[in-house]
Amino acid sequence: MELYGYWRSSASYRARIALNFKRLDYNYIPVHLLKEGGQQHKTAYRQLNPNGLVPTLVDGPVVIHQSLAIMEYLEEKYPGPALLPGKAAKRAAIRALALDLAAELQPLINLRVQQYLSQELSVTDAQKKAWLEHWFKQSFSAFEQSLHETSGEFCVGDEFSLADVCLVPQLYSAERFGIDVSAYPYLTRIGKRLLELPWVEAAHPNLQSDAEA
Ligand SMILES: N[C@@H](CCC(=O)N[C@@H](CS)C(=O)NCC(=O)O)C(=O)O
Repeated sequence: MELYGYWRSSASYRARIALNFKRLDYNYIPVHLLKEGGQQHKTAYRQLNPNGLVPTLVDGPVVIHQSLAIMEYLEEKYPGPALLPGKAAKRAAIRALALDLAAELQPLINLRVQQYLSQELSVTDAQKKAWLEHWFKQSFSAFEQSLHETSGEFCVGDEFSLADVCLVPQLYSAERFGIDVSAYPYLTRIGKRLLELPWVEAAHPNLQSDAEA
């Protein structure tokens, strides 16, 4: 399998965690999001991923974009260990939390959105910071509230799941953008615990072949 990704892309980070968790070997192919006007926009890459976003997973003839679709594919093809453990209700809770971060928060803070704000709408750096703080606060407050109901050692109960896969990169982004997360004790406790897991540790942006100082 080949994973096209970028070291500090949160969606690529998710795919790496899932592949490591399932102990699957893969070749990592870096796509630099800033060099050459963004390698994600090159024609050859867009044939794999028409959105011009990372990650993309290639498994023989199968090409998959969207990190959640990649992870559901891996889950179906390699069911154990499970990213979606438990019965229907628990699995729905896991998917809901994963989507809270992957579908509601991440698209608002993505590179192309930030580029549009500054390059097309002339938004200042201070206004951009306010934008990021606003959406992180809204998302993390709701996530924290959900965790009061769902969490144990991890986001949903005591088993690692897709919800945890999505939380790790979002906390990494928060740190990168200087977002204060001290108001979210459940979220930060679980986030700290997740970083101790070997399959999470190995997926860290700084350990990837394309990591920059
Ligand atoms: N929903 C997509 C999001 C993919 C995405 O937004 N990737 C970002 C990096 S985290 C990207 O490629 N950004 C490039 C750009 O904005 O030009 C997924 O989960 O795969």
